[in-house]
Amino acid sequence: EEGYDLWLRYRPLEGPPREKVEARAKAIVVPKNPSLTILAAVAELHRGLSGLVGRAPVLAGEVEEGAVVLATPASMPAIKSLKLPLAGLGAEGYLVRATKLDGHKVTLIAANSDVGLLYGTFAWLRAVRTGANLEKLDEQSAPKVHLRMLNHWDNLDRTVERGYAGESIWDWWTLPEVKDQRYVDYARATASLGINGTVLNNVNARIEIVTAPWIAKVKAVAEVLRPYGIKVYLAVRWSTPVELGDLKTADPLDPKVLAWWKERAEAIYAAIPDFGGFLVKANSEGQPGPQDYERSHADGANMLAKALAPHGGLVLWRAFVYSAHDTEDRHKQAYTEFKALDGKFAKNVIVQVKNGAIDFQPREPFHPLFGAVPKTPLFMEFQITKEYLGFATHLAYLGPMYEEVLQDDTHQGGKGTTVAKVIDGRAHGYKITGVAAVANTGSHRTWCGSHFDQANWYAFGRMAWDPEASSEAIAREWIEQTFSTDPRVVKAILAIMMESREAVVDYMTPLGLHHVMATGHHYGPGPWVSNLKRPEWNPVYYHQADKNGIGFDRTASGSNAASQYAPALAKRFSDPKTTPEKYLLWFHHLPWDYKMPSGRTLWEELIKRYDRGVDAVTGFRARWDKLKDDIDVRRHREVATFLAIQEREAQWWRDASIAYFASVSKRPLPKGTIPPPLSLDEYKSLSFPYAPGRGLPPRPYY
Ligand code: BDP
Repeated sequence: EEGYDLWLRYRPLEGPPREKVEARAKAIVVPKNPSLTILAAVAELHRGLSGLVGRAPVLAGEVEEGAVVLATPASMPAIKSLKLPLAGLGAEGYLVRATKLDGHKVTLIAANSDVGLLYGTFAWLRAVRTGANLEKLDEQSAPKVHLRMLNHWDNLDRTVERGYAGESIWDWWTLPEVKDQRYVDYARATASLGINGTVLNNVNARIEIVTAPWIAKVKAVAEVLRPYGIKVYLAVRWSTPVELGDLKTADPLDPKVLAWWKERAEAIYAAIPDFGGFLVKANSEGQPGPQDYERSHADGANMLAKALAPHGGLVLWRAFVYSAHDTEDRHKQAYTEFKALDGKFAKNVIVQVKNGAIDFQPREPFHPLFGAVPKTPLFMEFQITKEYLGFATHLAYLGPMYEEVLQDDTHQGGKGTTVAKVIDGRAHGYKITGVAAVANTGSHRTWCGSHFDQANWYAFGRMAWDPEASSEAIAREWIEQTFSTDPRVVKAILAIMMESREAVVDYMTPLGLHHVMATGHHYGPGPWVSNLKRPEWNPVYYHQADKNGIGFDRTASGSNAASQYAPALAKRFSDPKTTPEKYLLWFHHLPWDYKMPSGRTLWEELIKRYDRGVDAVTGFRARWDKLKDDIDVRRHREVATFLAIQEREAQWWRDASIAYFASVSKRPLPKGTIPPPLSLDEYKSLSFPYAPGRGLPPRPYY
């Protein structure tokens, strides 16, 4: 098996489970004059059942025994008599119930809309494959947030920024004529999780994307995704009107600029009537923006919002900003800028905030903006692609990381205001709610660069639907659909997955360290790096290690970033004794001899964590090897090969980090520590000139 089928792998069932499914899938009943969305659901049932029981049921005109019935109250008024709780399901929720209709035993998939029926169909197929009791099935679910989105960082030349799964799945060259089957399979996978929006291109956007030839290409992709309930969005570059040569300025308050974007919006909506809107990275990492004209983020976002409003479009304005001129702790900059703008954004603007204040690290405390701007709807931005967690080669299941952030208590407006409650609108009554994540897809046969990275796409989608879902439950159902339903195998794989992210934290960034990765590609250790142009690009800026101690002081004696959190948290983070150990060096600069709760010194504890991380990966390898007879040869081998790489590199992380910190702390290694086998200079000299994820290297002109 090569992994292409993702979690929609419909391998044959045998024995009683097969008979049970057969008895429940004798026919399919769908609304008359079915929409493309209903046809997509039927196609999925055919595909699924052909795989699972070797037979695709016929479409029946009437309800009959053993049928799967897809119905909305409009398509089948008879279901009204069942008094189904449809009102609570909204426009996208579904209900799947084993019941009787006209005296026949059926599986009823009911919803208020066709897309709800599609989601219900995927839910039923999931229930079948995870061994649910089909005779007693009674499941209902509705998404807790409105917009559940993937953000592709895919370039128009098909390279993918921070992509580790090969070329972009969007083959712009052959679009719009060629609608690759992969787009359909992408839509199926995405819709199976309830994701309903996708930004097709990189936030570091090119100007071409809003020109006619590209709009035609985007339209073609939108046509494939539409039946699956997925709206298309585009990332746009602030300076587009100037760079295309149409205007001399991109000043958001200049009426010509608004007029220009209005005209662009009209062209886009003429081609794609349900176009979602623009995602904007402005005045961030060298991208142009309204501040180039001394206007605020709100001025910029509101101008674009005005252009999109007549068409119902949204502006997703990113809060990932840190300015080239500002010497303030990078942690603080987004909060400072956006807090001041609370209430100043137009109704169709959403501010999209990364989960943490720095940048998709293996662990960060939640971003202090969550809970702090009640008048500005915030979207969560996670990263599925593992830019800072060992790319696709290291196994790190991100579900627990998403859950950790979503369940964190912001303490804004009192105890219990979790990030999830901010995001789903319960905290401040946001009118539009959403969760987005940077995708990890590419043309690799596994889609994601590795088998286990598929689980991160899966977990994101499921948690976007329900930000309070359990990452463990999600991992379990993913395993059951991909590797095995044998409880022993599920248990073994689940344990590895649930421990995996913590292992990465241990060998890369223990105790709250962050941004200590090598330059540019962010793969491998680089805690010594100090030569980059801007201070906040250098690992030494983040760990501040010297002979006296280590860590970033974000208390009042330092940058005071801790004060951006609600008072209860600010207080907790201001004292190393009350700061959770996992964030210790995030908030504090402490002497190497600082006594840890374990009784060890900080120096000893740090080394302990690096060792623990390496040991964990060694353990994963051994445990995975034991599953050899339980998993098909190819996938088993491919995972094993990556685990071997991961073990070697965890060791490298540990050795290089210890070699470096020993050199600055000037401390001997604690007794019993195995010394790094190479010298610090040797670790420094290791590099990857062609690491993936940064686009093609500039080419010479011939
Ligand atoms: C950083 C990435 C960079 C992205 C940037 C962003 O290193 O490639 O462009 O985030 O989110 O993590 O805009």
